Amino acid sequence: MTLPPGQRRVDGFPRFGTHLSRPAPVIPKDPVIEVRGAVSEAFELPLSALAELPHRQLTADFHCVTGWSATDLVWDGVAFETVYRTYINPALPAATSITHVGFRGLYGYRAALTLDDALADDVLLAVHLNGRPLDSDHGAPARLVSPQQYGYMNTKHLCRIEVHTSEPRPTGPVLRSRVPLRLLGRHPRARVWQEERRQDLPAWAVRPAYRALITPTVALCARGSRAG
Ligand SMILES: Nc1nc2c(c(=O)[nH]1)N[C@H]1C(S)=C(S)[C@@H](COP(=O)(O)O)O[C@H]1N2
Ligand SMILES: [Mo]
Repeated sequence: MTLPPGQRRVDGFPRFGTHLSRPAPVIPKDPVIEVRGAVSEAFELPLSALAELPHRQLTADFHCVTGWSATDLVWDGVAFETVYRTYINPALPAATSITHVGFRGLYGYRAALTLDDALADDVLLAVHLNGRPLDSDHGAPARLVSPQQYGYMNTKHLCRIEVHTSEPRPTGPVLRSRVPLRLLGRHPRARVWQEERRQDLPAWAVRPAYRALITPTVALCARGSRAG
């Protein structure tokens, strides 16, 4: 099995991110995803509406920019392309040309993808992982899954989608929160096979420092896990 350059396989699928020891956010009883930005009028997309759309299963590996990869995850959800075509595109004023899509999670995490990257056919709004509803560790009630991009583009606990007609500043993940992910720069595409770890520094220069963050971050994130 081949992994992208600079990645190493881990067992299982650790909870990872800027939440560190904080528990995952409380999920609203009737979760919605707000849609905003260049649409004629902002609207809410209830997660129950996603259930009506055709679902897609996807087996994929997941690659964190720090260098760990979880392999053979089985996701189930709705292709982002389907959501875009069904709900978002019809809500755009005529002749609006979207270039980027922002994905925000509960607690303020956000990341922006180019529209092309977001519409790739393996990008899902996932609601199941390995045959079970997504748990709070991995992004309940819904998360973005974009296997060809580093984990930081895969917003968990998705609560808002924002469409843009030019590149928002900055793209990549923006964190209201804590170390250590603030140390991690971003790349506007973050493609794993191109090793686009960050824009300002070459991948070889950051690999060792990033790798050193894995063990402490996994340990801290596990502390806030509800599943454990
Ligand atoms: N809401 C939210 N989404 C997030 C993060 C986060 O801290 N908060 N971390 C990102 C990073 S850096 C990674 S590697 C993955 C980790 O996903 P996992 O916790 O399901 O392993 O989530 C991404 N999405
Ligand atoms: Mo990550």
